[in-house]
Amino acid sequence: MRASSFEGRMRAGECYHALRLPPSAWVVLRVDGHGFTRFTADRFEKPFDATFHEHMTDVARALLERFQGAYAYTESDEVSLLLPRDWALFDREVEKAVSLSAALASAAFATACGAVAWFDSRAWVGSRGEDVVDYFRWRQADAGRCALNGWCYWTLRKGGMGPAEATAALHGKSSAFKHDLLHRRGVNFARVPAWQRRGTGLWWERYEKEGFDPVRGLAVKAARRRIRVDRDLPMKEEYGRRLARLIDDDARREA
Ligand SMILES: Nc1nc2c(ncn2[C@@H]2O[C@H](COP(=O)(O)OP(=O)(O)O)[C@@H](O)[C@H]2O)c(=O)[nH]1
Ligand SMILES: [Mg+2]
Repeated sequence: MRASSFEGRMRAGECYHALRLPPSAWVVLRVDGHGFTRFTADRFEKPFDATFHEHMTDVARALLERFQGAYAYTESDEVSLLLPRDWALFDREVEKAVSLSAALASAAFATACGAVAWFDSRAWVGSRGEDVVDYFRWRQADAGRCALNGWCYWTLRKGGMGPAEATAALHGKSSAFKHDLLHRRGVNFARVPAWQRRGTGLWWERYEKEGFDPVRGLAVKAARRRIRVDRDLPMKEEYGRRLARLIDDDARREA
């Protein structure tokens, strides 16, 4: 057997390796905690736990840094990471982007939490800036819906209902009904922390760092960037405008 033909035949079995993210497309990598319904059950407060959300924010920060992302958004057990359009890490290989984002999320979460947890990952691809705005508004709407449901479900459970009874009491009910249900039990949903209803966003911001040049004996200013974390995001159209500005910045940087 010729070594080179053997090598070639084995390499041919790596049939997904040539897959690349389309050039210049917007890409969002979304990691999601695997089996987190069970994982969180005895470890964290229901429906929301500030420590759990901080662990997820640590995951988002790690992804933004290591992948040099443009924006990260976390809600529940997921993080969406927007990549700059000219993103060139790992030669834009899909397998690398998906597997390494899941691996990094798992490692960052396990380090923060002190327990083994694993994440899956998928790639979303959009061609226009408007698609990206829609994507993040979609995830934020999901956060709002899940927060309202979670608050209702756990308020009923803590009030003495069993799982099936609480699920049946909410089945097919409108959002107005759910707000009212909470209100009657002393919870004003509009007042629960914004991160629970809207998620948390992270992005790079520029700032000037004061320094001292010992050679010239002068105070100097240097441009730096750092990660900004917003746990009180705007919503709907205003959130869309915020995202549109972020995308514009990315386009300007590329130009
Ligand atoms: N206890 C707790 N659970 C949470 C929190 N945030 C998200 N979760 C749970 O994480 C799960 C996320 O949903 P999903 O990904 O569909 O479930 P999975 O397939 O079991 O990972 C839900 O069961 C949520 O209740 C939190 O702050 N506290
Ligand atoms: Mg999950």
